[in-house]
Amino acid sequence: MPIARALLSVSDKTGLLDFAKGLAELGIEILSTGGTAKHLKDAGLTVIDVSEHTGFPEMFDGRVKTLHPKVHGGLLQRRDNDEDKKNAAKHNIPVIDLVAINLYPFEQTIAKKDVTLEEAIENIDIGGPSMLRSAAKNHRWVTVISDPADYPIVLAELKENKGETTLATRERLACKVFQRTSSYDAAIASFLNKEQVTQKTFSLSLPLHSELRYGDNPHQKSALYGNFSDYFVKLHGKELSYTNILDIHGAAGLIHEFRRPTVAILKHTNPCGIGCADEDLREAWAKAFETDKQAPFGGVIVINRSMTLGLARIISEIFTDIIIAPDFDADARALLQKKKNLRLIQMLPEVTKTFSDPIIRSAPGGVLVMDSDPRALGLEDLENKVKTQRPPTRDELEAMRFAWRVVKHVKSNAIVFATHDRTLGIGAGQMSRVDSCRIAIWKAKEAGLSLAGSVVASDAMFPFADGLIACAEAGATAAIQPGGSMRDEEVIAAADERKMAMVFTGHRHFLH
Ligand code: 93A
Repeated sequence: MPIARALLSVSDKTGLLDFAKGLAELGIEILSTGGTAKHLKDAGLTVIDVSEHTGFPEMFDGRVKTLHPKVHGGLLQRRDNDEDKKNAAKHNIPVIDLVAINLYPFEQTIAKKDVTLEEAIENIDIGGPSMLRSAAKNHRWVTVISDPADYPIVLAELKENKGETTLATRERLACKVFQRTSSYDAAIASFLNKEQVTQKTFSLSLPLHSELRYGDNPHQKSALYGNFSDYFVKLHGKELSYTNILDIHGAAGLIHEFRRPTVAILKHTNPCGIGCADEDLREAWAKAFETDKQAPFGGVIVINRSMTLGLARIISEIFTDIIIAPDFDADARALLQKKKNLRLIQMLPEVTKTFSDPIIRSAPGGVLVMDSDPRALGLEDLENKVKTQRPPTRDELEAMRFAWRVVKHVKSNAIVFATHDRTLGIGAGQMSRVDSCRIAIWKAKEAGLSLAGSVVASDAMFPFADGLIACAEAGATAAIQPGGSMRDEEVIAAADERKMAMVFTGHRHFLH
């Protein structure tokens, strides 16, 4: 049956007029709520107010507008059921064949800085989700649009199809509704629960963003959920993979630690090298790349300035999987886009908002949830956290700050040798801390770098003196670590014997 009656009720009026005009041209009767009706009437369209249709005024400041049997009966009655038809005739409930609804902007409201609880609560839409759900439940007959992007698609279909939509379209739209209403409710629940990190029951409902080619390995299916594209825009290259997204996540957190022009190279979410410069990104690149020239093959490069042609030329010499930057100069982009297999990702400033999102992992029978770890902790007042006889020099203090920010982003057990603006050797992901020290030292040697006068950072305490001694013998003159080991005294004595300076941050930065 061609669509005869539509109900439009939208907060976001994007695309509404064109859509309503298209419906009117097809001879479809339009019902609408207060603000939406006014918008359409002002543009010269003929619209019936829902209050006229139901015989009830909008009440309680609009809290009750469409919550009426004449609306929900119009949406829910079955068109092939004699009892339903009899009931509808008896109570004078005509069918509503199409609804277009978008909800009170709850998510945008709570994103405002000084939002009050009252304001948030007034923006919890009740009538909108109810109609969406009624229509979606009855999608066998009813067309339900919750996203303005679907207006032109539905209009085109109606025009081609004698005023009807196909069941396949109605199914797709209904599915979209339940994704939308569940993410809307999840946003409300998490807002009301925001004081607590953990809730009695954990629920998460996110719209499917995209299916990914595969997970860690080709035999593992995988998909991405949520609003990734609000934070990262793919400018060029193949679809992103599961591991690409893990890398992008790690890279964004790491690069945001640094203010100066900085380049970081990552592999499997671990930094291979990081360098800072006063001005020229090429200088930062040279420092990052010198740390490890082998591992960056097929890796991820992230910078915190717009990509320049100068740097693009150098990078294009090596095989890279992804480059992430806040922007790309036009000539740099043109050059890099010649590489088919390279992905260029623009990182939007809003990404910093995601750094406080909780961290979620699967666990047997459920999920693990924890607070994020967004800042390198314990760096204030380092001068007063010295544990050794010799205090650190100013250079060493600066290098400690740099190394601590890096080590936080290296998988545990993590060891980083650095100066104030570059890494020299990184040891990641070992089961024993002394092995991470040995690897970092060996990597620096392989790279032809001297560790004499360097600073070493350890993401967690040195449980024994052996790791620290290995670092001192390799040339480190200062160390930054959380402290808190049973053998702290031994570790401090080993540092003193070697005239090292050491500070305890009092904070650990494990990363698993
Ligand atoms: O306050 S509500 O929860 N109560 C309702 O009965 C109701 N009906 C539609 N919100 C309700 N709506 C929402 O109003 C829609 O979801 C839409 O977002 C908005 C449109 O209102 P207006 O047309 O007055 O701008």
